[in-house]
Formats: sequence, C-alpha cells, structure tokens
Amino acid sequence: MSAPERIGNPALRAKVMPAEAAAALIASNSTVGMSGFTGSGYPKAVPLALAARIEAERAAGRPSRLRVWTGASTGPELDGALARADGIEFRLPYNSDPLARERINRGEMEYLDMHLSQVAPMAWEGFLGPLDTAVVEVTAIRPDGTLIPSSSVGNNKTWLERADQVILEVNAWQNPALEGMHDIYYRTALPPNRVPIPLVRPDQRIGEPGFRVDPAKIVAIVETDAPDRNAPFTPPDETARAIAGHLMEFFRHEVARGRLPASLLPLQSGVGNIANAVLTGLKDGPFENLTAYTEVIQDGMLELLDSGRMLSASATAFSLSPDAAAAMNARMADYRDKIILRPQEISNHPELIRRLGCIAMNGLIEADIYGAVNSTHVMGSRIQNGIGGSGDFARNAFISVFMTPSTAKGGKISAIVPMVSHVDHITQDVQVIVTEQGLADLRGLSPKQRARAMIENCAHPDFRPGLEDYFQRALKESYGLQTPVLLDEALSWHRRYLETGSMRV
Ligand code: 0RQ
Repeated sequence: MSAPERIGNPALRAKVMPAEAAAALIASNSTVGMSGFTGSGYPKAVPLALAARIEAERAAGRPSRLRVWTGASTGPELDGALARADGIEFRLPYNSDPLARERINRGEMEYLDMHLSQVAPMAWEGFLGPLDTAVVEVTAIRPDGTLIPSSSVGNNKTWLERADQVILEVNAWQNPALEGMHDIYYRTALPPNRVPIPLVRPDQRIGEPGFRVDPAKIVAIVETDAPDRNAPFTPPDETARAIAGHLMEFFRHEVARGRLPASLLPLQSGVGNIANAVLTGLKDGPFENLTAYTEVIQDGMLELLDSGRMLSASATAFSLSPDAAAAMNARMADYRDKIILRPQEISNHPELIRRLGCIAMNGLIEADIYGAVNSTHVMGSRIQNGIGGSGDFARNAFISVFMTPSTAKGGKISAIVPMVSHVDHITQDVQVIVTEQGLADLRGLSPKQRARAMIENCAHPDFRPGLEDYFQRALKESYGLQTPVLLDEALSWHRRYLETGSMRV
C-alpha cells in the first residue's frame, strides 16, 4: 500500500500537515491521551515536535507542562523526549522510560500507577478529568473514515471518543496486513447499564476491525514511517531456565492430578526476561494446543505460535524485540488468524479473566515470607515501572503465579524478605511463587504454612538462615501468632541495604 492510499478518505487527506503544525494545535498545560502500549503503536512524530515546542517556549519564558495519558509504556520519542524537555506534569497509567522514571523518583513528575483495565472506565466515569486532545497512531484510514489500528490498541478507542480534538499519525512502517487483526468492542457502558461481555473463548471476535471517530474532531493528520522501538530481550540464562523448569514441572503435576487440562488454560505472561524465558520453556515442553489471553505478545509467544504449540493469542499489543518486530512485520498476514488485538479494558477485563480461567505469570521486585508481592517499588519508595496489568490478572486468575530470581543486584538483595516494603498484591491474590531455587505452591496454606514454604523453597541459601531466624523469633515474640511479625525488624533488611549497599549481615 503506497503512502497516499493509507489515507483512503479524501476529506481527511486534506488535513495532512507536518508534525510541528499538528503539535502547535495542542494547548499548553492541557491533557493529551496518546496511543502506545509497551513500546508499540505510540505516536512517533507529534510528541517529538511537542517536546521541541515546550523547550523553545520555556527558553522564551513561557514554561508549560502536559498531563499525559497512554495505554502503558511507550518509546523514547514519547516519554523519553517529553521527560527530557520536562514537559510532563502528570502521567498515567504505566511507565518504563528511564528518563521519566528519574523525574518521577526525583519528585519532578506526578505519576498515577493504575490497574490497566481501569483506565478506560475511569476516563468515562469522569474521575480523571477532561481529555483535550487524542494523539493516536494508526495503520491506515479507510475511505469511510474507519481507522485501522496499528501494533497496539490500548486505550485508543476511549481517547478517540473522549477527546475534544484528535490528531492522527498514519505510520507507513506498520504493515497494512494488520487490518483484520483487531477486535474493537463497542458495547461497554457505565453502571447501571453494563451487560455481560459475550466472550467465552480467547480466540473469539466480538467487535469491529477498526475505530470509529467523528471526522469533525480530527484536526490534523501526520504521516510517518518509523519503527516501534523496544528493548531487546536477553537470551534466557541459567536462572531463567531454572525458573521455567520449575514452572513446567508444576504444570505437569497439575495436569497429572487432573487440576489443569492437558492444553493448560489461557496463559497470561507479563513483561520482562523471565516471562519471556517461560514462554520459550513452553515451546520445548509437553503441552499442546495452548492459547493465550494476555496483555502483550512477546518474542517467546511468537515462537510458540510459530512452533504450532500455541493455537491463538489474544492481547492488546505487541512487545517485541527489534529483530522479532521486523520479522513479524514482514510476515504479518501469516499471523492474522492466530492473533487478536483488543482494547486493554477487554484484554485485561476481570470478568473475562475470571471466566476464561487464565494462568497469570508475572514478575516481581520482592515477595515476603507470607507471599505478599511488591511489583513496583524498590526499597518501598522508588518506582520501577508500575503495576501494569499484573493486578488485573493476578486477582482474577485460575492460578496466579509470580516469578523472580531469588536475589537482585549481584546477590546483595534478597527478593524474599521478612516484609515487603510496598504492597501491590496481597497474599490472597498470590498463589504460586517461583525462583530458581524452587516453587512454593501457597494455595490452601495458612500464613505460617506459607512462610515455611517460601523460606524452604524460594529463598536463596545465603539468605535462608536469616529468614528462618527471623520467623522463629517472630513465632516467639510477635503480638499475635496468626501472621507473626517483628515490627521493629520487619523492614530492617531494606534499611541495611540503604545504609550499607547490601542486605547481607
Ligand atoms: O534494575 O535494570 O537497574 O538493574 O529491577 O529487574 O531483574 O531486569 O526483571 O525485567 O523481569 O522486571 C517486576 C520490574 C521485573 C517487571 C519487574 C531491579 C533490577 C533491575 C528490573 P536495573 P529485572 P524484569 C503485564 C504485567 C510489573 C508490571 C507487570 C514489572 C529492575 O516484571 O515491571 O507485571 N512488573 N505487568 O535490578 C531492588 C529488588 C529488585 C530490584 C529487581 N528486589 N530490589 N531492585 N530489581 N528486583 C505487562 C504490563 O503490564 C505492561
């Protein structure tokens, strides 16, 4: 498809302009809803022009900062450029950009870290305030004005509906064969008018292939030809392979006990290298006819689809390494029957996750001996990324698994601690924890039973005696013995790390 054919509607073709002119239409200090989810489908030209404009205006004594909403993390041209220009006053709902992270942790940017399924409903409910402009990347515009989404859907449907004005980026890098891969569901509603979402299988289509938008709201269209930029995955190391091995063994055991079907249940796999390694492990394992009902499609999931082990994958975005993104882009048509991209309020919908019985597999920063999980904050106060979709899936999954190496920072930090320094997932939402040391199946265990399983199965041998000592003394000295705790000592491992650079005694 040549560049002009991408904009099939003549009236809309007349709205094409340079990115600088489009960025000039965005009011200072306003709220902008941008496309983008885990490094895919984010606008690549307008945010850069916006950052340049903000810098020039600040130099001229007219400082301004935006409120920026997205689907999840974006790319260096969006979060990176705007953070470098100090152009973001408030950000939601997920960020993994290092410059933006630095600003957030220095207290220079307000950040609302939200469950990803809740963003669109909350925008509709009015709790997030008005949305002035939507800036959305699309693959193409049909003659009838329907927008063909690009490599992520995220919250785009909602931004296009809620925003006062719309700017589109039509990216010629996105393969036209993406058309037909999306499923945009339009029958969500606010209470008391909600009805059941009619999805009972992960491979089912219940919506439309494109976005509807009021053409009168479109104020600018910018043509781009730029790749999605995502970090490469590191190949699975020994630790990642050990974690994947424990999990495969667990799945085999659950199938043998009749508690999981032989094709398992729809898989959700989080971000990061360990999650990717588990997918690679599944490729070599005994399970066939797998499906995924998940948030992002990573390299490992493409490999599973290629191998025939996985039949179909439903998500809201691709999250691919540059090599995999290029390979996928070249063969997009081959994947059209196997992959469905949905709005994130549907890919992460608690009703659907519970109905389908997903197996949730997510990374963590630290877990405590009772199985509470911190996914977001280093030493309780420094944000790493955000909760993302892990809460949507963990609470509602058939089995909720969290995975981590047992130590961090070259062995100076134990990922298993007496008490987490920040709570994202309460013990009731955490059923299985896996480290390279082993797997703790916490289902059906009381807090003290959970502590024994966590210490014996998951802690690193260097930290196990310290945890055992803490737990034994807590059993003697704690105020109550339901969930024994030494209040003065519970966070002392974190304090020791901040004071000495290591949790080791
Ligand atoms: O920091 O790069 O500065 O060294 O945290 O850790 O080991 O690279 O692990 O890439 O698997 O990410 C929880 C962050 C794990 C991720 C988290 C430091 C570590 C490193 C990253 P450095 P690794 P991963 C659906 C699911 C929340 C969102 C989610 C995440 C950095 O999985 O963001 O699950 N999850 N979404 O050194 C201090 C510890 C640490 C630690 C790790 N105990 N103490 N630092 N680190 N453990 C998808 C979406 O929602 C989009």
